[in-house]
This record gives sequence, structure tokens and C-alpha cells, in this order.
Amino acid sequence: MRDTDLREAADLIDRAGRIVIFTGAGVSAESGIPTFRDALSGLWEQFDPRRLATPEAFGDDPALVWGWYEWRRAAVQQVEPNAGHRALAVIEQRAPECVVVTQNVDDLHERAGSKEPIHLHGSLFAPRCSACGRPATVANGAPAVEGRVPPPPCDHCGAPIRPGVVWFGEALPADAFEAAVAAAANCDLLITVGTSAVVFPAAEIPQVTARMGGAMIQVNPEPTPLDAVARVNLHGPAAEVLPALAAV
Ligand code: BJW
Ligand code: ZN
Repeated sequence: MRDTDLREAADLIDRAGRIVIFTGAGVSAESGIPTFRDALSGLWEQFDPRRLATPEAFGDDPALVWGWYEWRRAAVQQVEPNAGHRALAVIEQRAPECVVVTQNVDDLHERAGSKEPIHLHGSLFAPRCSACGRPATVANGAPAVEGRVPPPPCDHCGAPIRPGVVWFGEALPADAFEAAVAAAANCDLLITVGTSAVVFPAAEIPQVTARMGGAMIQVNPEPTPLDAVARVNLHGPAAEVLPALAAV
């Protein structure tokens, strides 16, 4: 990461009235939460997360999919936000207006101090009935289960409870997506962090800002399709780059 790039990015942040922060799995990687492109470890290493995150997988083997999400919920509860989440909360607090839009289903932005991030792909902490859609409560502080766990039945209709996340082939929550598109269309600057930017329609969000003439800063150790549209590319891990950026 070059010093001139860092300074240019810090200038963009200082000059921006309205900022959108758009994040993906990479922002939580240094908290110990694997990304979707990472291989899973332990019992899960034989599964591709991109195949588990589907309604078909839940239909074929609900206990496998529920067990995976319970394991992930427990994992998130055992880790802390990292310096990247915290630096984003500082940038958010300093900005005249700032909206955080995340594809992540963890709660690490909230725990780092971000106010009401928009969750485009739902949450690990909002399970609901797979048939009637009613919200379900599951015990907090889930044990770190590894393996199949049958989903509990809905109190109302008895159908299996499912994770409150958006799987491939499912629509994003309309209110969240519309609010994110509106914020992206009207911002001066979008900061994208830790996303491969290949999963749609979420990956449209930074493109909306680019089309409307807003500036973009990208933080990612690897190239993505956004390299071509970002004004500044800061190649490096979020927990190193973002604190450096907030400190300029
Ligand atoms: C670091 C780092 C560090 C690492 N610091 N960075 C062909 C073309 C276009 C679209 C489609 C298509 N075929 C199918 C589709 C549609 C599909 C799609 O986009 N597929 C693509 C894969 C091609 N999309 C959908 O199905 C969506 N729904 C839909 O289209 O509905 C239509 C509809 C309309 C109306 C009615 C009904 C239907 C839904 C998509 C839902 C995605 N859900 C998931 C799972 C959520 C639950 C869960 O967590 O299990 O969301 S999939 C997964 O991908 C998850 C993520 O939020 C999302 C994005 O991934 P993300 O965050 O970018 O992570 P990674 O792992 O991909 O990348 C990590 C990045 O971090 C990398 O770049 C690293 O370099 C970087 N990194 N360490 C900073 N330390
Ligand atoms: Zn029900």
C-alpha cells in the first residue's frame, strides 16, 4: 500500500459529505471468521460453503445446514470485532452522514460501534420458520456444535426453523436493498472493504455509486472487479489498512 494512495483516500474521506461503507466477509477475516472463498476446516472441510448456502441444501439435509449455521453462530459469539471494524466505526462517526451496508450475517459491525448497519443478506441471529415465516427464538450462547443438528420445530406450525439469511436464488429483503441502493446513488464516496464483489445483486451497490459519479475507495488484499472503477485501491488486509487510513 503506497503512502500517496493512503493520503489520497484520506482526502476523499475528509471532503465527503455522504459516505457509504460497503463490506463483505474479508472485513471479519481477521476476527477469525472464514470468508466464502476460504476452505472450511474440521468437520466442514468436505463442504463448499457456496453449496451449503442454498434452499436446496436445506431441503435435502436440514440438519446438516442448520448444524453449519449453529456452528457459525457460536463461532461469531466467540470472537471480537477487529481493528478494521473499529476504524470503520470511527470513520462513520466522523462523517457528516454515513450508512454502513454489509453482506455479512455476523454482528461485528454493531459490536464495534457502527449504528444500524444494513444487512443485505440477513443475520445469523434472526432465525425464522421455513413455512410460516414467524421469527423464532433460539438460545443465546449456542454451544460450538460441529455436525448435524436437527432444526427445532416452529412453535406455531411445527415446520423446521431456518436461518434468517439470504441463500442463493432467494430475494434480498426489499427494504434493505432499496435503502442501500438509495444511499449508494446519493453518496459522495463509497468505501468497499473485503468483498469479492461477484455475488449479485449486492455487487450492484458499488457500481451504482460509480455510475452516479461518486468516488470509490477499495480495501482488499486481492484484485476484484471493482479495481477498475475504484478511484483508490488499497491492497492489504482490512485490520491493517483501515486503522492506518483513519489515523492519517
Ligand atoms: C480480505 C481479507 C482481509 C480476505 N481484509 N479483505 C450469474 C450472473 C449474475 C448473477 C447470478 C448468476 N448466476 C446466479 C446468479 C445469482 C446469484 C449470484 O450472484 N451468483 C454469483 C455467485 C454468480 N445471486 C443470488 O442468488 C441472489 N439472489 C437473487 O439473485 O435473487 C433473484 C430473485 C429475485 C426475486 C425473487 C427470487 C429470487 C442471492 C445471493 C445471496 C448470497 N448469500 C450468501 C450467503 C449468506 C448466508 C451465509 O452467510 O451463509 O451471502 S453467499 C455469500 O456471498 C454470502 C456473502 O455475503 C456473499 C458475498 O461474499 P463476500 O462477502 O464478497 O465474500 P467472499 O468470500 O466472496 O470474498 C471475500 C473477499 O475478502 C475476497 O475478495 C478476499 O480477497 C477478501 N479478503 N481477507 C480485507 N483480511
Ligand atoms: Zn411456522
